[in-house]
Amino acid sequence: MTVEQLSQMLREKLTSSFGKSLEDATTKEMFQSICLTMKESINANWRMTQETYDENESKQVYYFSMEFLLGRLIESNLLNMGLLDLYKDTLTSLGFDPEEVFREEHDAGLGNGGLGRLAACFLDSLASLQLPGYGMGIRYKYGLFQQKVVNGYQVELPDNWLKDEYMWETKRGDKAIEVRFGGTVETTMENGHLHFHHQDYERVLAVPYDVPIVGYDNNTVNTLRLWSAESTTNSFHFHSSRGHDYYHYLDYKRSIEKISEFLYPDDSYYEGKILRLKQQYFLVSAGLQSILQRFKKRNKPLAQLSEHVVVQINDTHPSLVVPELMRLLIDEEKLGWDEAWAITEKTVAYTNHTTLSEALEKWPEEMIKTLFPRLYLIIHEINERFCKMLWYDYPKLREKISEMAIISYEHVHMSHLAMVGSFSINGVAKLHTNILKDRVMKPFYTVFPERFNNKTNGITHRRWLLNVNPELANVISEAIGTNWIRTPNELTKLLPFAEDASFQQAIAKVKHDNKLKLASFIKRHYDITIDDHSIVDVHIKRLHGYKRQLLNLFHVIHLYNRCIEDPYLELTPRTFIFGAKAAPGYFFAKQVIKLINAVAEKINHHPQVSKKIKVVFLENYSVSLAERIIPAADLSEQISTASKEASGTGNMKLMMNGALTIGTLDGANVEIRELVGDENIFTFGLTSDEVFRYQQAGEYRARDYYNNDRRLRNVMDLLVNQHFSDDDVEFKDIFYSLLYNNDEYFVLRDFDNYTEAQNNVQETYQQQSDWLQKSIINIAYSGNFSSDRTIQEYAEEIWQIKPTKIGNLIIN
Ligand code: 4GP
Repeated sequence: MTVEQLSQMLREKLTSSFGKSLEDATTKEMFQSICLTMKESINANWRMTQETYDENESKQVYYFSMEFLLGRLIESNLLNMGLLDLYKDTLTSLGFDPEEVFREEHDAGLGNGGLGRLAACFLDSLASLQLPGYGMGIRYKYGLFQQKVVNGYQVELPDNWLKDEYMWETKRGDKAIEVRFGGTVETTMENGHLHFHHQDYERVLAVPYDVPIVGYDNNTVNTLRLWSAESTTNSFHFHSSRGHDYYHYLDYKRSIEKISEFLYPDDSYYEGKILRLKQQYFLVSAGLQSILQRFKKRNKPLAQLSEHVVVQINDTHPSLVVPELMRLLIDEEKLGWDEAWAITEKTVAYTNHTTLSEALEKWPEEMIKTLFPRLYLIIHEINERFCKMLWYDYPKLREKISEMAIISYEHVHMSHLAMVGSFSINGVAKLHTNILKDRVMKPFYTVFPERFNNKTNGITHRRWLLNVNPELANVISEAIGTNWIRTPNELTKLLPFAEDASFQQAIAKVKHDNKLKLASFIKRHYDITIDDHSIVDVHIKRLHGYKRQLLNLFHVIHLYNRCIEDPYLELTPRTFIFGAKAAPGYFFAKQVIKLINAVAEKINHHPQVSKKIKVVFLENYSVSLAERIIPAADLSEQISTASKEASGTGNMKLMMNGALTIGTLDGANVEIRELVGDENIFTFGLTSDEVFRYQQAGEYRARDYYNNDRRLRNVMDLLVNQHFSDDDVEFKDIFYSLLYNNDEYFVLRDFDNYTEAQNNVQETYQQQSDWLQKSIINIAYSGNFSSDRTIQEYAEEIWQIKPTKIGNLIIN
């Protein structure tokens, strides 16, 4: 297609859809016209893909996740369709700014952080590798809150992302499914068999909205199915004798719609809220019922379900799939327990994303019993059988049974349910999987060693390199050709260029251009001028104690102190960039945000210090904001307390864009170091084993570090002597959490090592050629962290699914 042809198509679309001429069209109408035009070709392939899967009876993976953090789709869809440049050129020729038009799409923020974004990267890789994959999620009416910073404080606003039509979704009213809550179960004996009758339940209609997932340069279009809770007048009993029915109905309708109303804004944290549990079951029940309906069209015995379907659960949030699949097989399909269990155990697989104890879900038994009386009976039975098996087959574990039981201390332990009910249990980086096996899930590993496996996370290089940093992609392709796009491991072909002066200059130019763009964004939105030759030091992720934004900030304050002590101090200018949302109820995290902003205010207005250091807190960190920041980054902050970050994926995105990592030996940082070598990453601080040892021995004394390190004292005292705030109690909780609550995340312990590593960063940066060499080596090895590699491993080692070519009905 040519620019002229596409221009003509868009003109026609503007007229047919909005009755507008090009000259009158708003950017929003232009955006919508583009989507409508794209959807015509997407829809044809979408139908063909689904028909091919059915005709070939392909085995499919269903990725169940409470979160899909998609961000915008327009550019990545155009990129995958091979149309991005054409659309950009056409828009420009029509007098539109492509970036402005694309920004009309509201980010789909249906996730909190790593776990949700991983799910989105996985969908992209599944489609791009022509794998039959399906996402199952919830169509929250409100996504993750919008963050505003007011006076330095985080303020949360609702994310009304569906305010304008969501252009990518298609409502499938005909595929709606009934989900049942509450009620009672009556047990009867018929022909020597127990029967369970669920009655007096509340009906909720689950309506699917399907989003097409477009593969890269192939015809595959997979589906992300997002369920929305709706009510029908049929599901409500109107008693004409009562005049209040109408109001009761409206109350009822609201109570139903609440189920898919909003995403819980917690990351790696669990709160026992009844509505959240309802959301989980809503997703699980609707998803599984729709899978079984589709499977039945294949006319195969249910015993073969696991040859056609695999259900991957993204953390424990959807672990009710285990009892719900049992219920459907036993109560609806009339299978016996053993038969149903054999099928379930072969169909479900579980991924763990965190070992933080505050994130391990356990629901009060009473809640489960009241909301899902039939599921409760099933969970009870699974638990009985599991505990009996432990007693008879694992005498050495007898004293561990209460610790391993699914139901204990009046709670249902979701990770135990997930582990007992699935054939695969995986962690998301080597270190994390080892911690699961050796510590957190050790007794389960003894019982089910064959179920445990590792799948190190990845990110889609199409979005996170090709799309967000086309200039870098071009420089790479000019050096090594374009094969790396299909085979990202071929990025290692860059290694011979690491010392090549002209290649280094090309890389440096791209980075500098990207810094200029970021600088102009920051100037526009914050009126802060940053030095485009400064080291752009980036800490972007959710705000959490264990991620240690505070450690970073202590180093910033330390530099500030040094600049004040010595006005002639030679310092390579730095721009410290933070982007982070705190859970609305996480007081400590919100205080850290306020502190970052207070320090930024002080430093950015200091006549001398601001010449060397700038601190910028970018509000409303989101996928789209990450896309702006990452290409400009020099330094990637991955400084979690060792053992706490399961993997991290921001580390991979930043590395792929040429940033060097300063990090602890945690999560996937360990694997980054393994690849690039110790000299191409700045590691520091306690190792996970040392953290465990400290914790076991209980011998860490944070106060000693405060007492013995003058620099640290000088930093910390500024928090409580009104230096950064007129209000002298403002930051005292942070101060106390470190000194009196003994610094749970070892900030003080690692401060010295971190500062040293930061000095090392500064020295290395001054040797530009060394720095660029390291940067190139990092880019070269980043192909290993493409989610294509991760998904290939899942497909081959867990799911047993194969690529299916769309277009000519031939299976590879
Ligand atoms: C996150 C982990 O904290 C992060 O290390 C990992 O990279 C990511 O999952 C994907 O595996 N966990 C969560 C969560 O987002 O909500 O538990």
